[in-house]
Amino acid sequence: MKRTLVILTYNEIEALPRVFDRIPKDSAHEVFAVDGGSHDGTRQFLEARRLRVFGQERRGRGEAFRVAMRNAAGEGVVFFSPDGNEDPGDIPGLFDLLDAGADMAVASRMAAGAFNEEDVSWWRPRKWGNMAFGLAANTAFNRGPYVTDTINGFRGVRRSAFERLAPDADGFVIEFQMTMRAMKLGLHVAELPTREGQRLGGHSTASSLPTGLVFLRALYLELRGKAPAPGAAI
Ligand SMILES: Nc1nc2c(ncn2[C@@H]2O[C@H](COP(=O)(O)OP(=O)(O)OP(=O)(O)O)[C@@H](O)[C@H]2O)c(=O)[nH]1
Ligand SMILES: [Mg+2]
Repeated sequence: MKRTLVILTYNEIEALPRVFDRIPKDSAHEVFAVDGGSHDGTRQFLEARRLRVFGQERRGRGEAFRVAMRNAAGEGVVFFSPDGNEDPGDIPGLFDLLDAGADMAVASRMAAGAFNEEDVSWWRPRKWGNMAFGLAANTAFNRGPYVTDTINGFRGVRRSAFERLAPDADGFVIEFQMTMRAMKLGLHVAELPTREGQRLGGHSTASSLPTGLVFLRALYLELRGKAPAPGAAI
């Protein structure tokens, strides 16, 4: 299986230099970045290291996923966000799961042996929200093994699966949409326990309340049975 590694960035110049050298670029046949319109030198940093950088017409991670899929040559595509949350050491493991037959491979912050960035405190609103959405999605759609982290962006997907999922969400909810649709279609979703790190600078663009409402809406739309239009994704 040909492997494509995609680096997703939006204004990550504070964290990116601290993560970049730890990305195992030789674990993929091709590596490129999709940038959401950074204006802090992120794009220049990547280009100076001879990485191809694709821009987006519209901002948002959903759009970034679709731009990546349009340009990827591989059948297995892993998405990595270099803000410090994700452990680059898990990239080969995600590719291996796809190679072993998974349609989607998710780095889980909730599986046994995993660690969530909020586990340092007793107050874990994002983790609890994640678990609630995960419980709803698994109960409503999943007939396979329980998926512990339905929303993590650190994941890989097979091109053939992505085309069937046809995710049309714009922003952070794209990963949740992909997981719900994979469950509905009975695709093979595998998980890799991961250790989530703290952000290494820069700013989050995912504020909890608006993002939560968008997630509720996505769940509602899937419950209503809005079927993915095959092939409409890319
Ligand atoms: N290509 C692309 N990447 C984006 C876009 N928006 C955010 N990202 C990247 O997606 C990753 C996740 O976004 P974050 O803002 O860190 O969201 P989060 O991980 O939920 O929030 P934190 O816990 O604060 O890190 C980061 O690496 C961002 O740079 C976008 O529009 N396009
Ligand atoms: Mg982050």
